[in-house]
Amino acid sequence: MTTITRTSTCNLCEAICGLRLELTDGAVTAVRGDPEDPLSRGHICPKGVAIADVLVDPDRLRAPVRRRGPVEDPTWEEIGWDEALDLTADRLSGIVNEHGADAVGVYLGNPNVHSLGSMTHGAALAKAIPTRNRFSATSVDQLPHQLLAHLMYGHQLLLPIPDLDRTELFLAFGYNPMASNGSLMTVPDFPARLRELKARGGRMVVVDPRRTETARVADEHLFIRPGSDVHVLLAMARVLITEDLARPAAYVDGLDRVAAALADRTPERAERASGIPADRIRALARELATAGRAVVHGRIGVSTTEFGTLAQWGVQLLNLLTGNTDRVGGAMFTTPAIDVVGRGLVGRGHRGVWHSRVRGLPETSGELPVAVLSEEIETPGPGQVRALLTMSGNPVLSTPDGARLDRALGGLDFMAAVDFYINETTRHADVILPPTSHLERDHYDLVFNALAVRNTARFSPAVFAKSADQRHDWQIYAGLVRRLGQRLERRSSVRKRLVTRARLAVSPTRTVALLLRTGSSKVTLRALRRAPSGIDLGPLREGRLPDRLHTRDGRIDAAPDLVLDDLSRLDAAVAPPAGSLQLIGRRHQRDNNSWMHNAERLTRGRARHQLLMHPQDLASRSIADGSRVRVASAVGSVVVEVQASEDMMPGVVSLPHGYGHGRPGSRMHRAASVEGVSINDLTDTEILDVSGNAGLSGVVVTVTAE
Ligand SMILES: Nc1nc2c(c(=O)[nH]1)N[C@H]1C(S)=C(S)[C@@H](COP(=O)(O)OP(=O)(O)OC[C@H]3O[C@@H](n4cnc5c(=O)[nH]c(N)nc54)[C@H](O)[C@@H]3O)O[C@H]1N2
Ligand SMILES: Nc1nc2c(c(=O)[nH]1)N[C@H]1C(S)=C(S)[C@@H](COP(=O)(O)OP(=O)(O)OC[C@H]3O[C@@H](n4cnc5c(=O)[nH]c(N)nc54)[C@H](O)[C@@H]3O)O[C@H]1N2
Ligand code: SF4
Ligand SMILES: [Mo]
Repeated sequence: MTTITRTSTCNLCEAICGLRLELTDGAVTAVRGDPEDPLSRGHICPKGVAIADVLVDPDRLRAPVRRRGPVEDPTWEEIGWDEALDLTADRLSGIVNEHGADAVGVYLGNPNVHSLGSMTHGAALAKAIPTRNRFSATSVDQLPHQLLAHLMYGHQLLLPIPDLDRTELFLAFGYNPMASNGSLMTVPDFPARLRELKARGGRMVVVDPRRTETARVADEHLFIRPGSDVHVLLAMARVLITEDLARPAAYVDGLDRVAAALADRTPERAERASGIPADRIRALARELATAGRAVVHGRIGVSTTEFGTLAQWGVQLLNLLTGNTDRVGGAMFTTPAIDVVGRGLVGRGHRGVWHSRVRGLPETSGELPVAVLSEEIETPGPGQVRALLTMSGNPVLSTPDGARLDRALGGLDFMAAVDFYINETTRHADVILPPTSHLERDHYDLVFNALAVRNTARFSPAVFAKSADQRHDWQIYAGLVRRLGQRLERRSSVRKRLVTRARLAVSPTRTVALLLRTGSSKVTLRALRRAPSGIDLGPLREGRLPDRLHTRDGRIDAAPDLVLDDLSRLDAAVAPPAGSLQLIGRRHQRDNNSWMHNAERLTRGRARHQLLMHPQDLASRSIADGSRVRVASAVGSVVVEVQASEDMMPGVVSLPHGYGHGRPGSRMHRAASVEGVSINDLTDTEILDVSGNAGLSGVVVTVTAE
């Protein structure tokens, strides 16, 4: 027996923890956190330990498959790569040539941002099909953040990151990092970092309709009615202004318009909407202004609401008005070794360049809200989506009214998926093209290094070499782009095509080497290879503004028109009827969106799929704890077990996100602990934020005994 140790990266979630793998005779025998990693400092979570389970999972696809027979009862036939790529390119180009590019829809799921190859080569594939029907998980996640960053800071990815390691007051809305390991702040080892915050005399306050794992370890928890954060955040900003506590930087414009817009948004009004006492709202705002180092962060529970952009605007305002933006302990801008923003590797963003065909909703930075995907497939006429290409992801479980999308997918002429599982979405595909998985590919994180609480860089070479009959995702994309180029009747010049081909032939790792060499960080790929645990580039740096801004005038507009205009929609919104129930989602530490439920080590133990409901709400409906209930919304209903929980705010119920593997033909396992239903069979494609983000949180439901 020979045992060796290898250093790697877990890129299953935004925390990008460093790993130490123990390999015995070529098999992974232990997975631990890497104590020498300057960012993750030895942290690992149960999913990181399970990363090797994906490799050996018999359900993981290793070769392309073609579906024969119906979706519910299919035969999946293994085919060769050339045949699979030819077939996919033939069918997609045939549909484009006959019906136009908009007839092909493209959906990019969350795992794309976790794959280097997708980051370097995915855009070329998306571009090869010049369709307006481009969708991604962004519009069920962080679209408000990107829209605001575009409008206020001039670039969609110029996102201020809480300086958690140095702050004295951390105010978190709709954020549960004890389960999620952080989001839009790459923060591995959140538990230890929170302990350090407390040890230096700091405080964390959590605002959430559920007493979450994070609320339990915070210094204070405030229950809030789902969807009402916008009122609290704006009222807090108003307190700063009316009590003369605002100290914004000199390069912030539009403050008079902000003051006017907030004039009647009093804490009393916020109390009526949210349930948080007006005095508490005032005190929090004052504390924020006087704490010295303080920062506000809002995530999924705030982003995925009907007024997600207005609420996230409130977050930005609080950090700007207290002077905590770009300041140590506040909301800071990172200095990554590869600066995707500064070097223009990702565009600044745009809005409304085109609109969706059926509902006329504007695109944001090249994509339409995924909430319109079903109607674009269902509605006949020129531009109807007839074929779909998904690149990782599972929109049947992860986007609003998934049941409707599930039906719509059944009506497509053709569907292809780049994925290594047959999930609730890819089961509809005619062809599935499975790339190598995490430990089989090189990794450098272009995205999350740029969103991290500390500047570091790390390159992890593949732990396992891929076999000759496997393909990396970027090779699949390159193969498809080349074939589509040959088949599409387009005007693009031969020269342009040759350039694209040459660029696609460059591997992601060589691209990283080039970007490092030509960047200003002095970090090289060779240096990273010699330091497999990563190189520390130090804490976040203050004073980066206004130079770092990408706005045309080099200043911040605190009052973008698009945002102010949405206030009238907020004022016209009707509160949920008294006595009604609102549904929110939740994440468990051992879940990873809609997948990894095949891993035994993540699914053994106590069931966690239940609808959580306050005992009072159960009693008033004469429903017994543990019984089966029907949960119904305006769009659908599901039947699931209910569990009494004092951690829920009365009037609010919760289902986990990413469950509901019961659909026939799916090969995502259904261990008893994660059996259950999809929360998105209840969410509504009509409830949308102004950004186009889905309003997933706070949907009004009824719960009745079955
Ligand atoms: N274990 C695990 N980790 C993950 C993931 C996973 O699936 N599992 N997914 C990853 C992904 S893709 C992302 S984007 C991040 C997300 O990371 P987080 O934003 O931390 O996501 P959640 O854990 O869903 O936390 C959202 C919280 O918002 C609360 N909430 C719901 N509605 C409202 C509301 O109206 N107002 C307020 N104030 N709170 C509300 C919920 O109760 C919940 O506690 O996690 C990442 N990490
Ligand atoms: N109600 C409700 N809905 C939500 C959320 C919520 O909190 N509540 N959260 C939203 C959020 S934040 C997100 S990010 C979305 C996620 O939604 P999606 O991105 O649509 O779904 P995932 O579950 O992340 O995608 C899982 C699929 O990706 C595949 N995959 C994993 N890694 C790779 C890879 O490296 N390459 C390829 N090609 N495929 C891979 C897996 O095999 C699996 O089939 O869900 C959103 N939906
Ligand atoms: S926290 Fe995220 S990155 Fe770290 S081990 Fe867990 S899943 Fe992997
Ligand atoms: Mo996400």
